Amino acid sequence: MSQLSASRATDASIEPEITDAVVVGAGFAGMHMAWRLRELGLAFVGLETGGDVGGTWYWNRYPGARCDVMSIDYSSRFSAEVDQEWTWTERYASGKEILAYANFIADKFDLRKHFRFGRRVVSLAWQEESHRWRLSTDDGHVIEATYCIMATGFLTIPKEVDIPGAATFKGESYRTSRWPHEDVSFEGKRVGVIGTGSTGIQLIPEVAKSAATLHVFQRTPSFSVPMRNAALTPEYVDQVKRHYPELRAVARHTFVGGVRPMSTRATFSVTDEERRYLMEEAWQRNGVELTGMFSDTLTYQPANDALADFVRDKIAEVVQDPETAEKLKPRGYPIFARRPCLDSGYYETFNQPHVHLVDCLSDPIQAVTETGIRTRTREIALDVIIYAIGFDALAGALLAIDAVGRDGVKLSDKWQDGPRSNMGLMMHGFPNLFATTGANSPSALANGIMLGEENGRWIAECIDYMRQRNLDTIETTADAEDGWMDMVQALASRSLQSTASSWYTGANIAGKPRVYPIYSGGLNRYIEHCDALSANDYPGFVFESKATQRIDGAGTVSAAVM
Ligand code: NA7
Repeated sequence: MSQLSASRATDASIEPEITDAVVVGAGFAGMHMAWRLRELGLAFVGLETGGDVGGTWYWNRYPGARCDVMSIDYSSRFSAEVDQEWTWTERYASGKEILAYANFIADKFDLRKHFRFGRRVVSLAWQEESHRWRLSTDDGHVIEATYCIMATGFLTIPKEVDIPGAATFKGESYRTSRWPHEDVSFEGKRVGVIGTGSTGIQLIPEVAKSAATLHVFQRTPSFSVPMRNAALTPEYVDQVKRHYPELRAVARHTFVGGVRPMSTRATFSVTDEERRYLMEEAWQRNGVELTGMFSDTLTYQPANDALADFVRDKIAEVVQDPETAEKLKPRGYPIFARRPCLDSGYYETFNQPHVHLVDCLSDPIQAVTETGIRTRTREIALDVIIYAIGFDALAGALLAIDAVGRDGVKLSDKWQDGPRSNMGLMMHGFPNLFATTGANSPSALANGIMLGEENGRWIAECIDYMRQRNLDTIETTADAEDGWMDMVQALASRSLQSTASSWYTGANIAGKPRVYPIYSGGLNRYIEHCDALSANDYPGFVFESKATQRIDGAGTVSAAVM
């Protein structure tokens, strides 16, 4: 963070630009928020670090980037017109197509004009007297706003390259999370990819198509299932367009926010033969079905083992070299406890003679050198190194900002044991600061566009509610926040997801607290919680007005506090 800019925010002598609201981030959630605020008639400023709209899809342009939520669901809900005017071409859209869609929406609703691009928010400080947030950006600009909405996403801050010598490499280096906007050619080059999470698994088959040699540096193997992506036929698209309103309504009442099988069938309620048949069918048809094929995969270890064994057997079936197959088999953590990966020919890629797996568990990377990568046993000469090493996910984007709330409480102190909030939307001690797709919402487990837009709707309705009643601030109570976090933890304790080392639990970043902060009760239940609050005058929240009244949510005027 720029020290200069951070100090400018706290330097009261600097004249700020004053506005009603600031929206940070121009991804789908930020664009939707801007549109909502415009409808409300608020003056607001949008700030975005990237050079244009698109959020995660603006940055993660690596070859093979694709969303693992079906395109007809991973769609915006600005208006029914968008659904009719935009046509998805594949069952699972490519990153390129999703970015084109983000641009289509920005153009159609003329949203770009609300954003200042290339600006990073470096500090945020609550001003008790004016009841405003004072923000500073990395170019030294200071803004004060009554409402601050952090549409900053949960896969925003790339993990730092933590391998010694990385800066000394004389060839080409790329990070998937900051992929160049120009085409990158691997033709005839010796390429190394570090990382085999969802990103690496999407990237590796693409790089293998043109590289002279490809070395895949794998530390923890992932469980991956076939995506079976396909072009959408005109007949299918016609049907979908005719039924979009119903599809959208149904999606809102599902666990992830879209078409995903969720069976009530327990793993051992069927015979071994039937189970094998069901899993085989799903593997051939659309691997994602395996994530919801049995009700107890993520709650009962023997059930989880049965599915994990099936996928390990599949790896052995696909990968011809038994030694490579053995190294690709994940062990030691439950299947789907880390992010499930959907691939297009990932395991098959290792049957190509120019593709080599480097098992970094038995032969760890020691350093990047000027000419390649040195492991414990050998040196591999490379022309290109690609880092697909992940993110400081979930809490990372907010913690990257020096945020100070009421009574000088720093967010970094409040969150020292992990992110805490009420529904991922608001935090005690941080009035009028809202977040979309927050760490304690369904975040990474849900359809990100739908969640961001549901959050945006809730925030806009809340601001409207306050303005109609001349209320200046809203803040969640500590009790309500504790109650939500107790529920998050209770749900997490029932799921095997909280037991694995992954970016879900913060285990991929040194020094990060090990907690599973995500609400795992389903997007549908989460939306019900949010709607119940707004329908009942916001129980668990406290409002203040300039008339020096403090009003507890649900309408009780209790005391003067100013
Ligand atoms: P992930 O899932 O965090 O994967 C990162 C990968 O990089 C993972 O295999 C890591 O191994 C590996 N990694 C990280 N640092 C190193 C070092 N120093 N040496 C070797 N290997 C390393 O990130 P993704 O970008 O793939 O996916 C994130 C989400 O983006 C994804 O779930 C989708 O929602 C989109 P490790 O597991 O730490 O052993």
